[in-house]
Amino acid sequence: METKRIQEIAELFDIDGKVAAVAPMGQGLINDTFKVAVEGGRRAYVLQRINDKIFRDVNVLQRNIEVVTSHIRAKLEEAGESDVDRKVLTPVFLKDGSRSWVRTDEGVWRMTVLIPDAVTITEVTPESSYDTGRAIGQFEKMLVDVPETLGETIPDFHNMELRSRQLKEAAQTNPVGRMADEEVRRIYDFLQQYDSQMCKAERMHREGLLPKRICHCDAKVANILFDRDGKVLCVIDLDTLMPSFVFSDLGDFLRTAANTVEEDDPAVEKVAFRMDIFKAFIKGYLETAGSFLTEVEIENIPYGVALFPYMQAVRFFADYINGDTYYKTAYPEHNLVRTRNQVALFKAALAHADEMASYVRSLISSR
Ligand code: GN1
Ligand code: MG
Repeated sequence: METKRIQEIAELFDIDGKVAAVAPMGQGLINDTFKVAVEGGRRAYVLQRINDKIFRDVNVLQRNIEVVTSHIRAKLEEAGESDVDRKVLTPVFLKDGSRSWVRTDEGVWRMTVLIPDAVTITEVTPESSYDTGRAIGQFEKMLVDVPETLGETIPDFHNMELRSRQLKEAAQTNPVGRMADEEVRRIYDFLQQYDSQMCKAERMHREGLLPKRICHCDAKVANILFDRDGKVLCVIDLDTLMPSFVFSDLGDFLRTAANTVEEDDPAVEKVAFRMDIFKAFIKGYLETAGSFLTEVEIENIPYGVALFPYMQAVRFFADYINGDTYYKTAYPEHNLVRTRNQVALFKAALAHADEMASYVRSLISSR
């Protein structure tokens, strides 16, 4: 898309002056993101084109974000926090004040204020993991009393039963013939073995044993902003904010942070699950979230940690079998490479489940 056109779109929003420059930013697999600089402006902005094939109801999407960011802002101010503008995202409305998004011929757009002096990291340390654990627990805690019910921006987004059905359908339909491959069939059979075990959260929910709470649902490392000293500022990318099980956030963070390599690293033999990162994160997480979590949620933390590499493997794999229609891919086998990686991580997480459980118990009994 032409830069000039992106500038025009940016200028529909209520920004501090004329656009000086736009440049692509971020690595998202779903939306397109641009940094917008303003002439002589105090601040810069983040403009995003939302993938509205995936986020079908933009009203719900933006409403969730408006409700949650203003709720968090109020909480931070009430608690006397300094630097609030860097600890929560600020949506920018259109110049006419009507909405926080706009539809043009090119797609659906929205904007937030760019948080200055902030970085994302790829390599997590036990210290930053502990800090992130506290921040994610605090994030969920601030949201326990949001006065309205949020919509599901992607219905049943982290519902394992649905993801499992989608994989089975893909395999049955086999639209691009990829099921003919022997390795693909082997991975499929492997995933099937854990199907029922991994769908446990949905069953517990139906039995009234497991609550849904407002979660971020994309709390991977790349979505956490840090300041220059390595302290967490806030969680970004709020598209998937919705009611879910708490496993969503701790699971997705550890899926990306405790893996020794990136989620699409082809060197599966290098995939390992880092217990030092798990321990640091869970310690921080329970310090803040421990006040509202139920016994059942706490007991099932090791399950939740294994669930996310499993679910991600199922999602990447279903997309591969379907001919790569959901995730952006850089080469034809990209989704298969991602699948192999997440399968390896799932196995590694399972192998540590007992150790995770005894560590969680040790934290709880020392409280
Ligand atoms: C997608 O594009 P991004 O970074 O927001 C996906 C997540 C996956 C992630 C895997 C809406 O996130 O659920 O975990 O890729 N988001 C959606 O990296 O499907
Ligand atoms: Mg996202």
